[in-house]
Amino acid sequence: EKIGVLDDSVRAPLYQQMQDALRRGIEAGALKPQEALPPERDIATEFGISRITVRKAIDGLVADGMLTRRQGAGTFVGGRVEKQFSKLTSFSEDMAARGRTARSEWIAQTEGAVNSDESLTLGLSPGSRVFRFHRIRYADEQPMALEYSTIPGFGLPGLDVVGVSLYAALEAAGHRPVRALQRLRAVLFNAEQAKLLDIQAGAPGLFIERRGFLEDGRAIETTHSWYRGDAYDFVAELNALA
Ligand code: 16G
Repeated sequence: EKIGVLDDSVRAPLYQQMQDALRRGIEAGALKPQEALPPERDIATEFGISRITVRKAIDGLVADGMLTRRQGAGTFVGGRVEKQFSKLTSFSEDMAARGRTARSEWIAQTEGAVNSDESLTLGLSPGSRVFRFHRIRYADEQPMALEYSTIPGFGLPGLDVVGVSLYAALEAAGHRPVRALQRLRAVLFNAEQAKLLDIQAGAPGLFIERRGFLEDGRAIETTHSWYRGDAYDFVAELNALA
């Protein structure tokens, strides 16, 4: 009995009781992070209440960030990820800090000659070698982002040193960025991207470009990230002008 029972003798409206029961289930760990809720119609049948009531109960928990709806997949335990906009952290670290496990699925891993965009962005001479890492980033089983990173050849000993974390591999090579420039922009996912992220084409996303630098000023990373708009809140501390 993961969700608990509704009590006829209680005065609170049914949707409220349903919501409280779900909330208790989540807080007590009976419903685990990333676990899918049963379909609304099954919950309704089980508790002998209307689907509208179940939906209303779930809507409240989605608004509170305790549940997340994923297009076509259902409703899952766990909320949006809060990401510090001004901290130079990696995806793997962001996930670990939330008790979630980062995974990557490779789209491509290649080594080759720098193209003109990369050459300008990374400050590399034409003909220089670069490593390219294209991947789908997952938090546990949930696809969260697409990332396309280019690293100058001097940055890593080889293509195969990157396991889950690019920054861990850069750090091991003594080339983790210490400073970065970043630009964020709203986008809509195209059909191909949406398919990779298991969401609907046209869903909103955040496109983030990051250029990372070493202590000595050399650029070490250029990454284009497409983060799911329904999975992230970017937060920052703002200070009054001195
Ligand atoms: C983050 C960075 C990305 C970096 C990646 C490394 C943003 C917007 N982007 O996703 O630039 O390449 O982390 O993560 O934060 P990893 O070490 O887990 O591979």
